[in-house]
Amino acid sequence: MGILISSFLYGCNPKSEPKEKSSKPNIVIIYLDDLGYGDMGAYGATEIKTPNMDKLANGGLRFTSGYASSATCTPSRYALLTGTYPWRNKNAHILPGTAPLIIDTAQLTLPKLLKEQGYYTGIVGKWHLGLGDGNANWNEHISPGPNEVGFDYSYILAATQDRVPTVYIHNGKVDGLDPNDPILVDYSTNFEGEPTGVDNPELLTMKWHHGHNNSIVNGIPRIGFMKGGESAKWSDVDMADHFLKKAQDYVKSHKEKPFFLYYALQQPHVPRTPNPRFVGASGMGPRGDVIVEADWMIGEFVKTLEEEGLLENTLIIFSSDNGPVLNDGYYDNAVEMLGDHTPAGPLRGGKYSLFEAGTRVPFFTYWKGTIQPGVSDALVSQIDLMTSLGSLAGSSKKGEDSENFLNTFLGKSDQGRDELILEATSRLAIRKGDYVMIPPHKGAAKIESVNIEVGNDSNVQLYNLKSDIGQQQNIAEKEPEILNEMIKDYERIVGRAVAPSTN
Ligand code: NG6
Ligand code: CA
Repeated sequence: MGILISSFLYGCNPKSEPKEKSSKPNIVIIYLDDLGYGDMGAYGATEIKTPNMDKLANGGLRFTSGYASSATCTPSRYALLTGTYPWRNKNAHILPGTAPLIIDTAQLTLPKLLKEQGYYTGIVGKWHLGLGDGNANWNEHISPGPNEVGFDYSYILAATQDRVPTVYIHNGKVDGLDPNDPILVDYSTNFEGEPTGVDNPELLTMKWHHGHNNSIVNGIPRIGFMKGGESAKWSDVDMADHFLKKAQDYVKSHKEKPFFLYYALQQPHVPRTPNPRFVGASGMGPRGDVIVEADWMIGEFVKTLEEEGLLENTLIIFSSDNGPVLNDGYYDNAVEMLGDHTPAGPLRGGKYSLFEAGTRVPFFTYWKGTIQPGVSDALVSQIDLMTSLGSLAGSSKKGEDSENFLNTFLGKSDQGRDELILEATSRLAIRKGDYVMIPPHKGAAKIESVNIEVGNDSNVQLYNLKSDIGQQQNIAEKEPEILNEMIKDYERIVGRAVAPSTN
C-alpha cells in the first residue's frame, strides 16, 4: 500500500523529492464569534457541555491569558489577518455589510505569508472586513475581498449573520444567485414596498430588542435593507452545517499540499438560530444551543482531519474574536435562561468592554503528537499568530505588531509578550505583566441595552489581575510607580497621551 502511494505520488515525476513526514504541517484556525472565556468546559464551564472543544483544549496547550486584539469582531479579525493593531487603521471598527475592504491589497497578511511558503489558503465562514470599493454590485464579481488579500479559496458571509446581504459569497460571486432577481443592498434607505421589522411585526419569528429592525429575512429582522436575491438567501438554521461541509470539502480536496484554513464559525453571535436537532440541547435557550451546535461542528471537522490521516500533521489554533454578550439585540431568552452559567467565567465585562471579558478569550493550540497537553499562563495575542505561523511555515517576515511566539504556541517556551494593547470600540488599555491600566475614557460606564460594563471611568484604573482577576480593586492610587510605568509604556506604543483623570 505504502509503495503504491509513493509511486503514485512521486512515480510520475522522478525529479520530485520524496515527501517527508516532517514536511510543513497544515494550519487551521478555528475562530468563534462572541464565545466567552467561561463558555466552554475546559475554561471552567459546568452548565454547558462542550466535549469536542474540551477534548482539543485538554489535549493541547490551553492559554489562560490569550487575547483577541479587540472586544468586537472587525478589529480582531483585522489584527488576526494582518498582524497589525487595528487602532492603527481608522476603518477597523464594526462594519456594515456594504463597507469597502479595509485591508490594503498591498499589505502583507497571514494567508499571503503562508502562500509564499507553498501553502494553499482558504477561508470558510464569517469575513466582516469589507468587500469591494464600497459600491459593490452584488450581482457581479465582488472584488477586492478575501481572494485579493491572500486567500486562494473563499466561501464567506460578508459581514455578520444579523446584517444584510444574507447570502454566501464564493470566490467573489454570490452563491446561487438568479440573475433575473438581482440583489440590492442599502444601509440607509429601504426599498419601496419591502417589509421591515418596524412596520411588519406580524412577519417576525424572532423579535428585535434594539437595532435589528430593517429588512426581514427568514422571519428575522436584520441590520440594513435588502431586496431580491431570493434563491441565494441562506437558511439560518442550516448555516453551521453548510460551513462545516465547505470546511470538510476544502480539507479533502487540498491535502496533497500543505494547506491553511481559516474556519470562522458564526456562533454564538446573534441571531442565534440552532438547527432543529440542537434546539433544547443546552437547556439555556438559543445561545447555549448554538454553542453546543458549534461544538458538534468542531467535532465533525476534527473527525474529517482524522479520517483523512491529517490530524498528526495539522496544527489547530482555536479562539474567539471577542468576549460574550447575552442580549445583543434580539429577544432570544439568553438572559432569562442563563441559569448558573457564567459566559465570562471570573472576568468582568463582556463584548464591547475594556475590562478583561471583552478581549480575554478561550485560546488554545492542538497538534496531535507534537504539542504536549498543558496549560500556559504566557501572555499571548491573536495578533502574534501571523508572524508565529509564518515562522512555522518557513518565513522570517513579520506583521507590524506581530511577534514570533511560535515556541510558546507549541509549548516549548513559557515566554509571552511583555505587554499588549487592548482595544474596545476604539478605546484602548494596556496589559503588562500581571497588571492592566485603563486610561480615563469618556462615556457611560455601562451600555444599558446589552447590560455590559465597558470600562469607562473619569479616573485612570489599574488592576492586578493575578490577585484580582475580577477587576474589583482599582489600585491606581496605591501603586503610583506601577501606574507611571504603565502610562509610559502605553504612551510609547500608542503615541497618544493618557488624559489626566478628571475627578
Ligand atoms: C452591533 C449590533 C450587534 C452586533 C455587533 C457586531 C446593534 C444594536 N448591535 O452594532 O448586534 O451585530 O454590532 O458584533 O445593531 S461583532 O461581533 O460582529 O463585532
Ligand atoms: Ca464577534
